[in-house]
Amino acid sequence: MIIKQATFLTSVVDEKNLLQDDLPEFAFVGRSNVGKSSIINNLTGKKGLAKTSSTPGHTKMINYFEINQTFRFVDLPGYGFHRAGKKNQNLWSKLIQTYLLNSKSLKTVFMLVDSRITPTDLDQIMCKFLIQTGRNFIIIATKADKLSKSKQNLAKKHIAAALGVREDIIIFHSSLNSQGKQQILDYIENLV
Ligand SMILES: Nc1nc2c(ncn2[C@@H]2O[C@H](COP(=O)(O)OP(=O)(O)O)[C@@H](O)[C@H]2O)c(=O)[nH]1
Ligand SMILES: [Mg+2]
Repeated sequence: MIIKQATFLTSVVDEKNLLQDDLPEFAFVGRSNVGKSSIINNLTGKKGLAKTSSTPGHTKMINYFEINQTFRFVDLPGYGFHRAGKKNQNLWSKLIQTYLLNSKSLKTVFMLVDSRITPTDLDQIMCKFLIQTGRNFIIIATKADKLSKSKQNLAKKHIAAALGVREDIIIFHSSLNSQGKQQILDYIENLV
């Protein structure tokens, strides 16, 4: 599949405003700074489409993007970020939960984990939550350009073991060298 059109639609902070029509959606979820905005820019080929940041924790809203007039990418708020002194704040946004439980047109959740780091407790909780919801999901191991192919093979085993998932649902991706991009686009094409 080739992405010919990708436009920012809207940002939502209140669950009342979640989009409700039946355009298929693909959501990106993961810790702050794992690379959610970057992968959206890489897949669409539009560098500034989703705002990227080297300072974690800024996205508290859901950003919707329309793709090829046929489906949407949904950039969910990052989890796991807490400011100094507010340790338990914002570990898990209610908005993420509401979206994942209620969205009618959600086809697949792309759960992003950093390929260099063993999944964190919160990653494990998120993955369990996804399994409980019965949602279709794929694990994307991000920033794959930082690992050699042999290190990626090793990391795949660690990620699968830590999350309790099969290795064949893990795709390595790099927003720098586009590793994994075609595989993800082909996957999406099969579902829309
Ligand atoms: N080397 C490398 N860095 C990346 C990659 N994807 C994202 N980053 C960097 O990681 C940081 C966070 O990325 P961002 O997309 O804003 O993460 P988000 O908070 O999950 O949306 C930025 O400094 C990006 O440049 C990647 O594939 N490779
Ligand atoms: Mg972001």
